[in-house]
Amino acid sequence: ASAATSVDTCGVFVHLFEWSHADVANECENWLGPKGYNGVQVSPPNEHITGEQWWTRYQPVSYNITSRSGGEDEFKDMVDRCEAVGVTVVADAVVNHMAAGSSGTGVAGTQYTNRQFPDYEQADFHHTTNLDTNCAVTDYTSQQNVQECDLVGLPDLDTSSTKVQDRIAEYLNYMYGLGVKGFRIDAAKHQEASQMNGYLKQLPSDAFVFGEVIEGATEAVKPEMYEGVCYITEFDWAQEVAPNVVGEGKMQYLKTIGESWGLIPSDESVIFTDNHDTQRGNAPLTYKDGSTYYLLNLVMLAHNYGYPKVMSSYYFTDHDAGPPGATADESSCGDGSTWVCEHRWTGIANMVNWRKSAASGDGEIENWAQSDDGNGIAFSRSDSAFVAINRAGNDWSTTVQTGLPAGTYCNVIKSDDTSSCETVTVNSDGTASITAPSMDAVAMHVGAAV
Ligand code: ARE
Ligand code: CA
Repeated sequence: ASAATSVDTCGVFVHLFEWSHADVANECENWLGPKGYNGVQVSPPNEHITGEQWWTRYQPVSYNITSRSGGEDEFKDMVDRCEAVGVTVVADAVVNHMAAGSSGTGVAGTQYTNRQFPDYEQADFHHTTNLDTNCAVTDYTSQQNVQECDLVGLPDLDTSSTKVQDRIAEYLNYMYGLGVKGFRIDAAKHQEASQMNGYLKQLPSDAFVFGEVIEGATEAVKPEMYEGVCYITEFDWAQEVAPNVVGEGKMQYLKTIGESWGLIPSDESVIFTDNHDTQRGNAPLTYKDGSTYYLLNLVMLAHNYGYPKVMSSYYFTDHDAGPPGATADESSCGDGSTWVCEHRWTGIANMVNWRKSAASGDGEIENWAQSDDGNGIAFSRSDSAFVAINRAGNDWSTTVQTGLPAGTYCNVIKSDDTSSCETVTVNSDGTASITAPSMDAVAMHVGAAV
């Protein structure tokens, strides 16, 4: 899994949750490419059940590329236009199960009845005594229960069957043929790792794949079971890191984020501040928290642990509410009622290219400094990037070793426009006097020298 894929995991990707293909295509050209994002996760592109709720996308009816986000032509246009500006499309692949219920029709008109779809017959699903029923996932201490029963009533595909594995591989390879180089495997935890590998090994070796595996201390299925099969979501990253941004005086502890915190190895780990489930569930911080959430994003992008995914949301109060009808663009982003567009927040967007500079050498964290109260931290990476982050109620002014070559740099937290940005001067000995404002940061890198 850690072998070379077409995605550079030293970069940053973004989840444009529920964006239409047309809007994603524009965003790749207007923002993601220019700001240096190297991937975009899109909502499941295949045919799903009808309904307004966002979660209809997680009930597949067929593998036709038709969804609320658009049809196959729009999908292909998006993939081509994103790829042309260096942004890999990562498709959310819902392959553990199909749609629930006794009958229904998908958004492209495909009909199904209980556990019978054009792509699958009843025998292709896990079942109990009769072909038309199955047990329910109720016991996370049992691997068999988690992986062979129905998750929230969704008919569970028998992923031990080579017929099923081949059909899933055909779907993923079809998308690969359209130019999709990355995949999120939804509910990976509910598929036995070697069975998952039964279809993943049929993909070209440069495909980037990460599995959704939520760890639970007392649970039978562990993230480690997927090591070597795919990259893995590290849900504990936000759970462990956020309290140090929220609480007073704890930023100082962030230097060592990584395996010593009980996290999975960095080179297999996909991290995020929140995702589409946790922002409606137990995420410690989301866009609703404002500045602490912003700082958590800056920590994620600056630190050298994991492959970070920025969450880009729409405003919601109702857990089930689907996406706003509005086009996601310049006029709607951040309007307070449609699209949040966290990935455009200046500091977040500009830290993406910062992270590229940071990875130009060994990427290690060096020149660590912290304020007396433990609220301010500063460090450099690869002698190419420097950041100071301050969660205190007052500004933090200090003189630090930046590791950077002497020169004048943009403070990219404010702007990366070298013709007009606020600047920081690095002296010939690498030191600089900086002020990190309250609940804010200062960041410079060799890619934004004036
Ligand atoms: C909807 C309705 C249900 C209804 C069902 C079938 O809400 O009431 O029974 O349809 O008609 C999403 C939504 C679900 C939705 C589903 C299908 O969240 O509410 O059900 O789509 O439309 C576990 C899994 C993990 C899963 C989470 C949600 O391990 O894989 O539950 N996450 C993915 C996606 C979800 C998606 C699905 C899977 C299904 O990201 O968006 O569901 O495709 C502990 C355990 C975790 C467990 C967690 C929550 O933390 O360790 O393993 O996660 O609790 O139960
Ligand atoms: Ca399963």
